[in-house]
Amino acid sequence: MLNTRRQFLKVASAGGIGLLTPLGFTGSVSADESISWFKNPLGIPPLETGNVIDGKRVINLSLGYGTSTFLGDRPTATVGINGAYLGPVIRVRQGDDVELKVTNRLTEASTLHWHGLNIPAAMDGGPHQSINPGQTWNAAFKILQGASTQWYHSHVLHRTGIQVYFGLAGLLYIDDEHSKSLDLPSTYGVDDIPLVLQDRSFNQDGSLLYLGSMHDRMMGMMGQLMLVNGTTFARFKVQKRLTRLRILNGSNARIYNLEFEDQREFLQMATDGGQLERPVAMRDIVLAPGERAEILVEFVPGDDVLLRHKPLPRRGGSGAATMGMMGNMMAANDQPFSIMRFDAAQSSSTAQTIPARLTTPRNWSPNDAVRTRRFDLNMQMGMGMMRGGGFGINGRPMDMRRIDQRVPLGDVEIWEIVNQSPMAHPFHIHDTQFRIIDRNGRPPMAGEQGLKDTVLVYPRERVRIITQFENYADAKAPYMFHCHILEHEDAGMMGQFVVVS
Ligand SMILES: [Cu+2]
Repeated sequence: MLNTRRQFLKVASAGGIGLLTPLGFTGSVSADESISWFKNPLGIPPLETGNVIDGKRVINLSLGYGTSTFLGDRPTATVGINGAYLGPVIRVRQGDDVELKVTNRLTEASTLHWHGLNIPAAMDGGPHQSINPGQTWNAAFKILQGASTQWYHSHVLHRTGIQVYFGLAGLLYIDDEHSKSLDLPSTYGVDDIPLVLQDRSFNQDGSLLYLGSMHDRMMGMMGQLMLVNGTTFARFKVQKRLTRLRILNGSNARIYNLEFEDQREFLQMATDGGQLERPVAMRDIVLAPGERAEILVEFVPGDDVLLRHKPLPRRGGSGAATMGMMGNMMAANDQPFSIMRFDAAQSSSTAQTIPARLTTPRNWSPNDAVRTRRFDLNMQMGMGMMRGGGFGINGRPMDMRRIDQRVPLGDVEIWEIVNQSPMAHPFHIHDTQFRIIDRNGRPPMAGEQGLKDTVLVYPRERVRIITQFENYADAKAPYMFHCHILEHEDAGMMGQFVVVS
């Protein structure tokens, strides 16, 4: 077993183009060769808009077991929502009253959490809304937020990591009238494309390999093969010159620094919580687990280009840690690799104008903040770490019986998140969208100046966010805040808050 696992840890790399290792592959390939590997048609998840019954949009979701064929000849046992792996793209409109009927056909308890949504805590789908095998949970709430790319995933206590890894996740789109009036690519599967990025490891028999080592538990589970919407070596045949990509980092732990291999410019048009004020030109974008971005990319006929990960910039200098004693363990994501291919051989050459202004994302002034709360992210180093313990926030691991914060409804608050560990953690807050005030005192880059629900906090960094918890108070039902590296969340880097009126 050990030998087999070791093989997967080798990463092929040549001429600056790396590939996560397919089963047992330990050779190297040139850039020209590697693009030819990407020939599997990109899977596009089915759209699910439900049925409007008595004024409510009713959507049925069923969690069940399935079989997927990621590796061609070797089937893989997976878990999905209305399918074998992952779930449909749920599409709703601002103002909808939705009822999501979630039936658990698994043999273990599960949940579905609506990530990014401002909804009552009892409908949030966190660890408190556990659905037992055979049971159906009705999540009913109003869609208050505007156009955005949200998502949903399992959030069961201590088993979120394995349940998401096996497939319990999907996207949730919100449309609104304003966004519809903008001239943006918006034909699903044609020029408006979902991309769920996930990395997975496999055993030789084709089964998923989860938590094969202590390293996986400590750093989070990073796989050796990229899946995009559940497709390995994915190729998307571009149809329109201007294409909108809605990218979700749906991985358990891997942080992506995305770029096209020709380093072409693209426009970021949305963050986690919705559209930016105006599109931002960039050539690379960092997405941590849980984060979303919508980008606009122009492909001209004949383009054939890989989307890839390039090693993350090292954070150094004042306030940000270098890798220090954890050196090798922290360098797990230091290899470039290709993710998928965009083949524009048969695309349309018709140009499309891009709106200069998109929307006015909500913002708050620090002057209006009533208080500042501080959250220290802790990983116990040394022997404690080797034993697999020591994950917590403000020195304490998650405890379902303990409410960590009580937030008055409607108060503007600053939350200061301080990373006391040598690795980066994506910090996610339920129920709200926030704005980043600063990172170690410096304002965020343009692409982060929009609504967010997850923020990557680098080692020794201090990030201040500002928000307001609105619309729903419930002294008894808590929301969660946590690291979105799912193995860290499962190991205790999570806390609970209630919103009180
Ligand atoms: Cu973490």
